[in-house]
Amino acid sequence: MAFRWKNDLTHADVTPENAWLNRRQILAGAAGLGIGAIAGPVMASDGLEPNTLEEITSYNNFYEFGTDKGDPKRYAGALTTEPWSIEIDGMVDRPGTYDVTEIMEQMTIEERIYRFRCVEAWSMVIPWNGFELADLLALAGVQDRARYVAFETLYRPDEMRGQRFPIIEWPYVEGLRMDEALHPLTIMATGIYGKPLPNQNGAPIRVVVPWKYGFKSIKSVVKITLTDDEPPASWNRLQPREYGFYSNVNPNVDHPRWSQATERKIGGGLFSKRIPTLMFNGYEEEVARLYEGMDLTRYF
Ligand SMILES: Nc1nc2c(c(=O)[nH]1)N[C@H]1C(S)=C(S)[C@@H](COP(=O)(O)O)O[C@H]1N2
Ligand SMILES: [Mo]
Repeated sequence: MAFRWKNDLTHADVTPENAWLNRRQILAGAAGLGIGAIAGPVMASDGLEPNTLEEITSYNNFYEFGTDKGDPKRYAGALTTEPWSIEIDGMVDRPGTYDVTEIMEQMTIEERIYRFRCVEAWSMVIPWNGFELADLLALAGVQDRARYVAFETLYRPDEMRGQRFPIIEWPYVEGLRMDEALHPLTIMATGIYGKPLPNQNGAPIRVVVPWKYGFKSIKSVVKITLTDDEPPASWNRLQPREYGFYSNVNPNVDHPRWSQATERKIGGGLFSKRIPTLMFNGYEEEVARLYEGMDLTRYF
């Protein structure tokens, strides 16, 4: 497959997003974020056009703020994201509380233009800024016996009004197998279009795993635990027959209540039409080896 994930294309080549037309503005924005540099490979989405910032920030799933697609934009402004720290514990050499500003000072922030596919069969193309999860885990020093990484979202019902209702068991939790967590495509996102991550997208820091359904990309992370047991995952715990632990994007394995063969890309208005869903969301060349020999209908 000719899917290209390392090249010189930035989304400034493929989108008119104003803030990004001027290279100096990009660097100024980086300074404003306390980021040392923007460097490294850009992962473009092979001709797919990134969604606008307006689309990416107006149509969201973030049940901590409500279940309507517009609720996160409407209510996530109430969330205080500074200061913010991530507790890293479990099977690591240096467990502790890591301040996000200090983490970011040690990381190289890259731009990654990724496809994003929700299990509900809609999709976007999002130009994230962030760093590889592997680099964060290296700060804490992963021990050999660790086999999984567990993640937890903030629990703060005062500011997250959705948490006052028992929609899911709070806090939202997710998990990855170690090789998935260490894969270079897996990032901690801290921005979109060079701006700090908007609250409705999981500020100040969230996971992005582009070959899995969107719910694996847990938002507003406050805790990371290295473990030797498969960790609980919120949607899997709620409805294991419908949402597997792996939840790799797979057009050949339908959700019990709908087809996963196609998706509706957000935007495009009247002329938007369904497009085929790609195996591993288009990242097959990069990730298929992780699942060699696994029955993907059983481990869905
Ligand atoms: N904490 C938390 N993380 C979450 C969710 C959520 O409700 N709470 N929703 C998930 C789902 S279903 C999707 S599709 C994506 C949506 O990300 P976006 O709003 O940035 O597009 O976030 C995922 N991460
Ligand atoms: Mo989703």
